Amino acid sequence: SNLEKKQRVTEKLAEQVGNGDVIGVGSGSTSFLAVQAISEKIKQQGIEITAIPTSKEVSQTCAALGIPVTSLMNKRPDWAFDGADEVDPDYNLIKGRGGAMFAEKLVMASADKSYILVDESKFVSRLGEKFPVPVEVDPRAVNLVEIRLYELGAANIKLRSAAGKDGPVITEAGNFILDVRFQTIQESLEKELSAIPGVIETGLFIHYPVEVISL
Ligand code: DER
Repeated sequence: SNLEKKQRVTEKLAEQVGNGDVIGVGSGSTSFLAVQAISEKIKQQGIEITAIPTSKEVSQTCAALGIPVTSLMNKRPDWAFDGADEVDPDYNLIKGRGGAMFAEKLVMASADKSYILVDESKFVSRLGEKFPVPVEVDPRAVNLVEIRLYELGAANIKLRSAAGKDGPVITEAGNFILDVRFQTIQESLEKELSAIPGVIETGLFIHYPVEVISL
């Protein structure tokens, strides 16, 4: 249950929090539980932190919890936490089900370490088993990117459609998301995708400085 998950997050993550920490806060349901757990902990201990949020949603959550926020323009995170959609045996990740992977990767690349909070359903033997690879694309580049994706071995490409609005998802950076399935995902794929003109970011996190916390 969410309460049990929150309890486990509290036990395993909240002890990492130090007074004055600048913490990168991921998006998604697990990060939501984690920021609630951290908020309770810092209130109990009378310590203060500053968050660097990775989406409007988690900015709202920080505001509601009274956690001050800053941005990567002002501060570097001391550490970060986030969820993931898939974790492989080398701790490579697929993220982006929630569509926030552009900001999430900026934070993860800026932090010395990120705690990845996942339950057992997220572990895979190889990336791509359960989730497509989200690719954030400038709307002008969709046709070019699709051609290049098929050249890179894409098996299926789906423009992510919005819920609660007709038409495609528009990310916080104003872009579209293509959900791309590949037969196999080589380590080089993250860089190959990012090199396609018009690709803004992908949900492949290969060899990032992560510590996986199993919930
Ligand atoms: O969209 C994301 O990258 C989220 O972190 C996602 O990968 C995990 O979301 P969840 O904690 O709700 O499963």
